[in-house]
Amino acid sequence: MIVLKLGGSVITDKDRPETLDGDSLEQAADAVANALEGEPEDLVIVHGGGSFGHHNASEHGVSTIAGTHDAAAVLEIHGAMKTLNQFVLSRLLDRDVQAVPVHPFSTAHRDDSGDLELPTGQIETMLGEGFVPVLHGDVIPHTGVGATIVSGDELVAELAHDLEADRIGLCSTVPGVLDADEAVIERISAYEDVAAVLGASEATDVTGGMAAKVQALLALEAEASIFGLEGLASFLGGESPGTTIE
Ligand code: IP8
Repeated sequence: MIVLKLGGSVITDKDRPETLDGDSLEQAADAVANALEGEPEDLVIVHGGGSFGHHNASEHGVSTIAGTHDAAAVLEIHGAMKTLNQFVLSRLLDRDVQAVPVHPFSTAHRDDSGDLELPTGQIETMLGEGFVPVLHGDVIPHTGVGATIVSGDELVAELAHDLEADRIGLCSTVPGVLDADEAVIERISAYEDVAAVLGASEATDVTGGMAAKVQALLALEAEASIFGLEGLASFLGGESPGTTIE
């Protein structure tokens, strides 16, 4: 069973609010459809927000820890993410991938320690019936603070753990985790191996995000790969493009 994350910045144009990167989304959908034509494996897809959801969240001051009790704000953020989810689903359906939505707002929550709770019975049933569940970063109810953001990366880690995924793939805008010379690091087995290079560039959002991604993936049993869009077909074909995190 594979958990695949399609990065928000891969499938949207991050510089223009609520704009798809149509070509990249089509390319990703082609790779998924081709992979499922051969020997179909159980696949769960999670996508991020990119130019959808993030600006609505920041306008309302909502983050993974700062919540809101304003239902209108919740609906706005959730609505933006549902719009993007619909685009992803329709590109997959166009290619006969039996993709169906799972909206974290309606299934997941955070407890009073901020820990993510994501029931998986619904997703397991979908997989058993031959569907490809497609989740997304979202706003979710959070005990004591109203509603907060759950990122696609958190969903990937939770799903991979709970569903005992065999492989995890993060399709990103970079071809892997990059070293100081911008070369792809092939394998990471301990955070200490890359702390200097990831820590050094922590000031920017993107690399701060990469440090968090690597740490979360190292904590999981299954092997994970971080790769660019050009690596997606080979990942789904069973190879390990980009950086392997073991
Ligand atoms: O792009 C965030 O998901 P991410 C979703 O995976 C939002 O961080 C902002 C609603």
